[in-house]
Amino acid sequence: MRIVVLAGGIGGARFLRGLKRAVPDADVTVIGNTGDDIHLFGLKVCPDLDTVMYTLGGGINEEQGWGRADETFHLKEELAAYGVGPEWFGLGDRDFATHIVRTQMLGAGYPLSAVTEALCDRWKPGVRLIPMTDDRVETHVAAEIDGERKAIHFQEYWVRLRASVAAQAVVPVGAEQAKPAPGVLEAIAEADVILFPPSNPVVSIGTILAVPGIREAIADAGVPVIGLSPIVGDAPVRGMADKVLAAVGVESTAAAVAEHYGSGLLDGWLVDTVDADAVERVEEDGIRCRAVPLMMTDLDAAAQMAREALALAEEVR
Ligand code: GDP
Ligand code: FO1
Ligand code: CA
Repeated sequence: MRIVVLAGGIGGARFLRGLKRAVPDADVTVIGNTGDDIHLFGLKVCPDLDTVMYTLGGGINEEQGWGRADETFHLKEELAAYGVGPEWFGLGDRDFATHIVRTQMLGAGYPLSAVTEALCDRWKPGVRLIPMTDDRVETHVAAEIDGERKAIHFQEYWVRLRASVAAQAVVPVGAEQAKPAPGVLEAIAEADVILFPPSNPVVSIGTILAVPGIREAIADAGVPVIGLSPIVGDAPVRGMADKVLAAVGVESTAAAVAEHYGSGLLDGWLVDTVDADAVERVEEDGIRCRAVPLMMTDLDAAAQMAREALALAEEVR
């Protein structure tokens, strides 16, 4: 079975680990969000691609959900001693090596998709991981900061400000001009099923869908498109989805997120059992909906979610 998954960082990566456990023989292509990418210290950092790569490759810091296990921060401390920041972004020594290799290869002329493939040669995530685009896209957030409306990088909004101010707009800068990376549209066209894991609907999946051609290819693929809600009990399980959903005028409920994707894109939607009330409303929108446990407390729970998503795909097929 050929499965295409649109993924952000932690929510996407943990679901993918469950999917691999549930269907070990499946041919899985992951289209990764690169809107979180940021240039720091002259290096290109791709947080969501790395989170997927490290999580599936066994190198992730499990408690944190991002960055490397067994990490140290000597390099960051030395840079800070020179007064070189930003000090608010936690780049570890082991992680730095990934960004150095990536930046070196990009400088030599390789596109990000080829660089990602090379990095995955080491980590062997067991999926084909493709960035949504080889072009530069950076998510920026408009917010009122110190009495002034400013647009800042998404990482600054989330990591430095901890989303403590309301987001007024979220803009994937560069997305309109971006082209899907090689292999993205082909994988979608050849998929047997397309899954939206419980990733952020705005700054992860929304950003991928903002690359011209990707949304259309999914809608035209003619195969079941099934999503899992990242909102449980009217709040994100973690992160700032409530803040960025508000910026695009969507309430933080499992039903509202399904409506936001819409029946033109989604065929099926899974909500958590605590949101069973949402099922009727989602089905009224023409999206088949089931309430099942959606908390990825461990690998078995994530695998069961993947099985439920694939079962729903068979129901709507
Ligand atoms: P990020 O890039 O690291 O923020 O990760 P993603 O975009 O892939 O996923 C973030 C979303 O995952 C957040 O909105 C969370 O609410 C959601 N999430 C995290 N853990 C769980 C979980 O166990 N269950 C569900 N349903 N959602 C989760
Ligand atoms: N998230 C944080 O909350 N604080 C950090 O200092 C931080 C550093 C970091 C370094 C490398 C990396 O790959 C991810 C990192 N993240 C950090 C996660 C990052 O904010 C991601 O963009 C998440 O996916 C949020 O959507
Ligand atoms: Ca992310």
